[in-house]
Amino acid sequence: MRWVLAVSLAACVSSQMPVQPDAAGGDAPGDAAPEGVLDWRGRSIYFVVTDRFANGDCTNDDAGGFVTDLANPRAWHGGDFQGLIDRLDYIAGMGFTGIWITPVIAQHHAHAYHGYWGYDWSRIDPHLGDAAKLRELVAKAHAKNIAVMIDTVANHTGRYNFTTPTFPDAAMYHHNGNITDYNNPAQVENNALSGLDDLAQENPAVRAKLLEHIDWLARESRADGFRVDTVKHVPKPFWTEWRAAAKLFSMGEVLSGGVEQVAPYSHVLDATLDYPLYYAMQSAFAKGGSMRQLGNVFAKDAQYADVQLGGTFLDNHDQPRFLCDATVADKQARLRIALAFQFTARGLPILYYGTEQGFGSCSDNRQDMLSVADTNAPLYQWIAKLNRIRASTEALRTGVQRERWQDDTAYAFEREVGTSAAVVAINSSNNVRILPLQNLHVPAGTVLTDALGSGATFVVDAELNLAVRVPAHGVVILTNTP
Ligand SMILES: [Ca+2]
Ligand SMILES: [Ca+2]
Repeated sequence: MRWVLAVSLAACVSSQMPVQPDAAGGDAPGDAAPEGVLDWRGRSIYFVVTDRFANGDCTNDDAGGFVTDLANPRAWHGGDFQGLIDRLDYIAGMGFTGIWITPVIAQHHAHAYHGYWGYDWSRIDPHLGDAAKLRELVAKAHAKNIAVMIDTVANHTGRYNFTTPTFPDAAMYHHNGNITDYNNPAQVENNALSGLDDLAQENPAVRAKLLEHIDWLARESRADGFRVDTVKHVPKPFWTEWRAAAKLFSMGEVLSGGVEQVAPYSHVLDATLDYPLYYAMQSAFAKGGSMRQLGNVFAKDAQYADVQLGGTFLDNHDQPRFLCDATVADKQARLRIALAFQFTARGLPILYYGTEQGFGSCSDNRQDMLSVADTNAPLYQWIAKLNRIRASTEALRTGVQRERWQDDTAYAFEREVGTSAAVVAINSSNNVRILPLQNLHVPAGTVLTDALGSGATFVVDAELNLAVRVPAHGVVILTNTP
């Protein structure tokens, strides 16, 4: 026992960062939250599992008797809102303009550090802090032009034997056993996901509680949006009511590789996580598959309510990290071009915490970042550069995207909005490729400069053609940004 305590204290001290002056936070609740005023369009998002990220307050580590134990990969590890506040400069230094944090409501389990086993929907989990500390995080993030997206769950509670403070009656749950057939929509919606107690949204009391909760969380936190968990496991009509109560930008998780399955939910919420593009990028960049898969996903973009608002990602807390998953040689180079593609293609790029530090554990995809925050790490610098290029080039944030080349080892597109233009070309082969792009939409005579720093310039010719030379395992980002 003494040994566990010693580990816990040492870890807590090691992740302390210099405390910022407390200028913005700690204000009282009750003021009306601005409703949906923040525009997520064009932002880039850093995703943290809060418990694993940074421990800024040792006093909350063992809250509720669910203790911090760094030796146990399933236990709480001590990260909290104060730790996030202390590292906002680290996140802003990479150029991010949004963060997504794992669910914040009270849990009741020794292994519920991730927040997806909701227990009491009326309060913030004390391991993370309290509502005032959450508002402080949001206010201090806003001061750095970082919007905050809170993860939220409406499909299930944890495994609490069908009784929690918020949903105390067994009649508030489905009792249909686990989902066994993912091709059966009724099962996917009304059976349990991995034994998690499945809430009965058709029960008026349950529905009322969930809607009341999300309205409360929006007002109490003053956050700017929600990431919505397990969306396909709840009937669509519920989400229409839920979105009206939430009032904030909402991005749903629909775990499917099919645009036909995912896109319909973008019309009910505001956007979806782009799982179809995730699978295509995983194959093309991590597994050496055909680059044509990227174009096959983009070909269905019209099915989304607004494809510019979809969240793109290379990995997350539910998937293996890219550097673990990759089977190609030269994984680091592949990750760099995959990131360049993700941060220039349409949608809101989401980076999973630790990617910038080269995290690639295959045994733990939610490993601790508590004592790691190296702003000189090569991938940190690479991502900062990509975000700088995005920030300076409107076309790469909000521009219309048009495909200009695809084959098995290369993909190229142009993006354009107003007078801002960009051309991006990616080569996954072992050889230099020269891609003869044709019928560009940008005007003839447009001068494009290599934004990654070679200084080379390219001119679109009178026939709207442009030959782009792309190094082996390389990427070229051309912009007309002065
Ligand atoms: Ca803590
Ligand atoms: Ca369900």
